[in-house]
Amino acid sequence: LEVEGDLRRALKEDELFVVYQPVVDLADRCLVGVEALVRWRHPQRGLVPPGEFIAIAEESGLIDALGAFVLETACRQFVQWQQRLGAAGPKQLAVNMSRAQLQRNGLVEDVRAVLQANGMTPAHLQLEVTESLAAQDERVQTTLRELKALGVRLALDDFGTGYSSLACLHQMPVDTVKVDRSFVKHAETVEYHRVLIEATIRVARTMGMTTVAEGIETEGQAELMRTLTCDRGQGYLFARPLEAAELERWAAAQA
Ligand code: G
Ligand code: G
Ligand code: MN
Ligand code: NA
Repeated sequence: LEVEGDLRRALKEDELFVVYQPVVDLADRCLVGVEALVRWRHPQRGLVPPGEFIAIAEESGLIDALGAFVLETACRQFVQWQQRLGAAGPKQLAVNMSRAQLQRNGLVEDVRAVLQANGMTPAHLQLEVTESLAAQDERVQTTLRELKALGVRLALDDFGTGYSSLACLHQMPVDTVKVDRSFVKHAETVEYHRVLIEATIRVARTMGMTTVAEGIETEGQAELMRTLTCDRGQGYLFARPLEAAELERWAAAQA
């Protein structure tokens, strides 16, 4: 309850901000997109990780305001990068969506309004949802179909950690599959994990989906994922989540 009050203030007092982690093409290491990740700079506690406040935001209903803040901030920033960086800038913006956001009436209208207000092409926005979320809920399925109809892209986040997995992939209205970093972490040493990743990539490709390996921290992991024909990579090897100005310098230096 204390955190809830704190979070209410944070939204009012500009304590929340958005960082952006590069997503690169594994074949040439070029920047393809960024994933927006929310951060909270607490006046007393310092930097509070989202794992400690997203759930509280969901339970208290503050997730709507928080989600709107992240979406608006990130879309405005993305369009600015398109204008300032051109070909050197990110071509896609990924934004995480939690269960409460997808279950709320009006999300699709809000997304449409933010895109329109910023003159952003819907296909440049990719909303990330987890496997368990996309699979179970009928209401969520409807929302996802409406978002797709709007032209927004969808990604299955943390793939491999849920229950549905490969057998259900063809039912998911997603364009991209993000292989969870817990699999990437052991891909070189645990054959079972490598084979699972291999199978995921093959099934995703059959469905015409793009694949992203998350949490790549070593050259060995990047090379293995490339060998397994994973399309894209994200992780500390390439860049950690960066503040907007840092991302801009990083992108300019890469180009
Ligand atoms: O940024 P970090 O790796 O600490 O994120 C931890 C978790 O918080 C991840 O599961 C991520 O998806 C989630 N998260 C980060 N930013 C957002 C956001 O803006 N909205 C939602 N719903 N989840 C987020
Ligand atoms: O659940 P989701 O995939 O949205 O979470 C993304 C989280 O993963 C972010 O909090 C980000 O800080 C974290 N992350 C990004 N790259 C790496 C990495 O290479 N290693 C680890 N351990 N975490 C990472
Ligand atoms: Mn994500
Ligand atoms: Na993820």
